[in-house]
Amino acid sequence: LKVGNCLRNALDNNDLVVLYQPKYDLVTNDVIGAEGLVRLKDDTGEFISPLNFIEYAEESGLIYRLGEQVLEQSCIDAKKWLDAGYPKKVAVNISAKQFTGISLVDTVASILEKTKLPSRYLELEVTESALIDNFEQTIKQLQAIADMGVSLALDDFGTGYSSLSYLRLFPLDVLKIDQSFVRDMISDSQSLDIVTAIIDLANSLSLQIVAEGIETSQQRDKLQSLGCAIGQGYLLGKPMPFLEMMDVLTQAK
Ligand code: G
Ligand code: G
Ligand code: MN
Ligand code: NA
Repeated sequence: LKVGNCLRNALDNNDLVVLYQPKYDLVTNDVIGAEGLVRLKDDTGEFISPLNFIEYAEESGLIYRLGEQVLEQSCIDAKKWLDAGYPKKVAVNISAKQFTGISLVDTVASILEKTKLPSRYLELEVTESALIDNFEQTIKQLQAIADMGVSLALDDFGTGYSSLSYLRLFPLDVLKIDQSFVRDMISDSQSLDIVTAIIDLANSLSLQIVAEGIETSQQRDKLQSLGCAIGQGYLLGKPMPFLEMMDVLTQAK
């Protein structure tokens, strides 16, 4: 498989690219952190989307090496932001598969130690499927990771199948409203109702709320008026290389 060879090569040469998409405080417009999003270069140097290789990585077991390299690169880069005077959180996406097999807890601990990034500047984004598969095992690992001081976000919230009662059982800090609801919230009243309900739910559970996929100022303004504190999306900033992210931080000050 072409993408498989490409991924193996990138892993062997530590050649994966991590782009950063800034997250903004919707009231003050401050950058509060960034999400790391992996890219694979093809043989002409063009980026391949993770939509085309994460599933392969999960099925082949390469997801452990991929996850480790992305986590390490993200922590190295967040440490550079910190050392430059920008104490910002970096968020890293974690596949459900990473809660099985090789210990995610050990990986996170050793990368934090190696990169000297204080744990409060790291956030892991997990999806509902990670919480539902291997419930007991996952909850133990999330608790151990939370105990280190790393924060935990539930990604794509509203699209999965987790029951609301599950939410209380996990040591979560953040709910990320799935971008499909944000996309439709201006034109479709049901999507708006769902967004409103998720924000209220987050507030009543004392969880931070992040809206993703904000593409228009109408969406941003509406989210802000509903009490959504944090936003992410093409309107505010696209995923960008480390140096551009550094520029965003520099200009924001
Ligand atoms: O920009 P975007 O194409 O990066 O992301 C597409 C999908 O790939 C999203 O669901 C995103 O969460 C996922 N993704 C991006 N980077 C990573 C990563 O480092 N690890 C995992 N497991 N998923 C990622
Ligand atoms: O699954 P997760 O939420 O981690 O994936 C985020 C995905 O959304 C990435 O593919 C990222 O590039 C993409 N993304 C980020 N902002 C926007 C946006 O404003 N619009 C759209 N369509 N996609 C976005
Ligand atoms: Mn994410
Ligand atoms: Na998402």
